[in-house]
Amino acid sequence: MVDAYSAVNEAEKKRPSWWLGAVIGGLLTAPLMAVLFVGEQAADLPFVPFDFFDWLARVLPGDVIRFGINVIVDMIETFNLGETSSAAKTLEQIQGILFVVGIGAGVGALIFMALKRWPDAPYRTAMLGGFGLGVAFALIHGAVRSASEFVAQAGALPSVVWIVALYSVWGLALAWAYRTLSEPYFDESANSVKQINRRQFLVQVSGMAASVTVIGLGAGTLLNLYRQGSTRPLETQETIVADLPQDLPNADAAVQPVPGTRPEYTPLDEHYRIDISARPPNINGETYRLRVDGLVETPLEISLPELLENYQPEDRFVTMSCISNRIAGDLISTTRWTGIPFHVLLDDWGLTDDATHLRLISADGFDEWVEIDLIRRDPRVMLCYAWDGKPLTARHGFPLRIHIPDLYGMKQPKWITEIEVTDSWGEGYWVARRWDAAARVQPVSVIDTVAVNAAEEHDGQIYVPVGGIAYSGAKGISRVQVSVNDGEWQDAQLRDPLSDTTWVLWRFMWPFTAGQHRFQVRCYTAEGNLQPTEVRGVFPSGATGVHTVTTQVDEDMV
Ligand SMILES: Nc1nc2c(c(=O)[nH]1)N[C@H]1C(S)=C(S)[C@@H](COP(=O)(O)O)O[C@H]1N2
Ligand SMILES: [Mo]
Repeated sequence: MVDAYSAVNEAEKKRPSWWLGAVIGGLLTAPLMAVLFVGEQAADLPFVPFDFFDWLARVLPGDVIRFGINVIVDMIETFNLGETSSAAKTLEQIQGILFVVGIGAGVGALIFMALKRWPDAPYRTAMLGGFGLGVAFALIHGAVRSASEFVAQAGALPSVVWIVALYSVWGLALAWAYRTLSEPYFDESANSVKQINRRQFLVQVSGMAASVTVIGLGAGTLLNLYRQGSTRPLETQETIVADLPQDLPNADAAVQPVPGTRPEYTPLDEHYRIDISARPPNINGETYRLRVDGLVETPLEISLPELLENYQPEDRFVTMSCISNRIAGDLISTTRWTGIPFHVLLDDWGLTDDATHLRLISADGFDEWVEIDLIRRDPRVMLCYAWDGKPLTARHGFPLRIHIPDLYGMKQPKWITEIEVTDSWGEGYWVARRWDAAARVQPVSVIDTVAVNAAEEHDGQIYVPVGGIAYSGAKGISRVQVSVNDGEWQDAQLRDPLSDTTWVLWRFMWPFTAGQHRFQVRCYTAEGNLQPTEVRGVFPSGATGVHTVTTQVDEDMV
């Protein structure tokens, strides 16, 4: 008996330490997130990791965010993780999840530390810890919600109850683990008191956590598939868009793209995508109303069918680029935009005489300002509802986004829910984070390919076609030139573009010689201005500089 007693004492000294708390806290967070995922898919309940990440993205200083994005893009380039914007989105989502697992581990460690000191009432202590964490996340969720009027989400009360309840259960599970780990048990065979085998216990807990996680992920994924099948875009929208001409306007262009040049018309699912949130807002087209308020005779609430039925649609091929696109990057794409000329809408909205600007407000809390004079000057500015002949997808701004020629993407909100007519200008989302207030597109040109496999022979000389794009927003491209090994700049051939607001594909027939070669490209705008050749990074006004490609080409490659 005396032996057993001292063994118990011994065991108590070996109470699980903070790092076990961290491991178990982290482990238990995985199934918790799987359950959150099921709740999100089944009942639009909040998914904590993404809400937390979105909150961080909004509250951290712009410079910190920029640094983070830079690191992500560097990683994607270094490890060749594929198309930048989708890889970045995936990495962001993983980051959100890791953050929340990390916080679970941290709080688990704190709770075990507390229990080591004050061993009484572990259930109450750990549950309070979990409850506190739940309340913190519920508050963050509330903050994200109020900053971004995401539609079709569960109400505030069920959301708070759900998060707090789940985290409380998480705390209880943690306390159970703590109890099990610290409780000595009597081993009949050895006739002595022993501590539970920690490794075995951790394996058990991992197994349980993994099972719940896998089941939750499976159920959530099924629910997600079921959901995607059941959302249907508005029918009116589909009919109007189906009337558009299908042929590309430059079908007869004489100059053909060099094989290996990026597609002139970007397949919709490959169009780059940049959002400030982990997932796009989920807007219901049936209940959606565009609010127009501020300096108007009467505030308006316009439904989608009203917009689609009362205005003649216009369509335009547009290349859009993110201001964060590096030289030769892939955050630039081309598709066909369909919508309503914005000046026509202004005429109908009854603006008062002192109105000078519109503030476009989006469902995700993003906003930008546009000068009314600009809309009146440029009839191409468009309130757009379709891309590639189909209603805008949730990712790309359903139901409404604006197109403003010659500006980077950051000035062109998606998911517009409100337009405030004002007599002053303000800093939009990225401008407030120190990016260029005007954000006019910088003329750039890019070498996509030195197509050794498409070499041609003329009069005994082998020519290797070199090709790529040149883009200057709406400033036009009058000339593209290539220089090889610092030789003279020579004109490339230009392919007729899809429109005056798309990129221009070019081709240059290079008289082949074997060896290592340095190719450079530059372009001129329609007005004859040379593209800025000074090397500048993306911040704050968009990247500039001559694109250079160095390749080794051998005799046997052509
Ligand atoms: N509401 C909203 N609009 C937005 C953004 C956003 O995060 N939220 N991102 C902007 C940026 S930075 C770019 S580059 C373009 C990208 O549009 P896309 O994702 O449809 O290609 O959308 C712009 N409009
Ligand atoms: Mo962007």
